[in-house]
Amino acid sequence: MRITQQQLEHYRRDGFVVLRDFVDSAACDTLRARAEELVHDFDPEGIISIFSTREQNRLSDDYFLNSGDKVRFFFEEDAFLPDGTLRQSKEQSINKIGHALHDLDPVFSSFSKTPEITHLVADLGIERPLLLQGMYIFKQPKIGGEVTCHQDSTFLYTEPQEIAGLWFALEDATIENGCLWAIPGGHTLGLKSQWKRNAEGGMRFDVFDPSPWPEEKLVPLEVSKGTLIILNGLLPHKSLANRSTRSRHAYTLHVISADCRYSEENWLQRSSQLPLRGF
Ligand SMILES: O=C(O)CCC(=O)C(=O)O
Repeated sequence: MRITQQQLEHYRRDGFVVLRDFVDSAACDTLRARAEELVHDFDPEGIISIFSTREQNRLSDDYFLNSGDKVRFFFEEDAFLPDGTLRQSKEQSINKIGHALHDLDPVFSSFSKTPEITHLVADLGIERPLLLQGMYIFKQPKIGGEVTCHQDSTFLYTEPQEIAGLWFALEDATIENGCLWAIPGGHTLGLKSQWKRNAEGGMRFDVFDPSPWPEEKLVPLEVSKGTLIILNGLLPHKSLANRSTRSRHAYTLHVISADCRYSEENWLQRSSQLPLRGF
């Protein structure tokens, strides 16, 4: 399936485009089954201890900041009881798996490198593409957390600011179970902030524009299983908490060009053992 000229025009105008039925249902199910297997094999003990020590903030920050070239598991914020134990099963507690699934896991790797995706990225005009981030998002029933309004370029900064987020719905996404929301045309508002590594090994926001997002302009992107939403890195988008009884699984892939300068101050860095690769 190739993107049409009209869809490309929508992408340029709105900062996002919705491509229904981009992925067939069986391929969605294959990814879901693989994520289930990864979670089944994941031993949460070591990670749970990170959230229950006095050093919780530093350790959980390191766990996240060093995950750019690994497959790591992150919990929903509401997953824990006050005593540090899980409120429900680990299968129902994981928020996401990231951030190098597309390179390190064979099932996610082959999904991420199909001719359809390769052609699509070429059609978007991304030359010498590099696959930066592959992430599985669960948006669990009842406890799936809100993702506040943001631009992906805040976290994955390049010069020029060109990054495409490919968001694959592996289940129907509705307002009830926490679909994406976006501000049509919001990619023209400029980058509001940049999340940078500081000298102490932590992170800080450099704020260029402190005004609040015009959230009244957000529109819900309710989509069916198999839909691909392409998001410009400068597009403000968010998702609400999932308080419904249905999960809302998605897989995301972020693509940059080797011709852009990738900031050394970005949180996501690759070790020399696993340099960024294309298709
Ligand atoms: O899937 C979601 O709920 C939000 C994902 C998102 O905003 C992102 O990955 O940038």
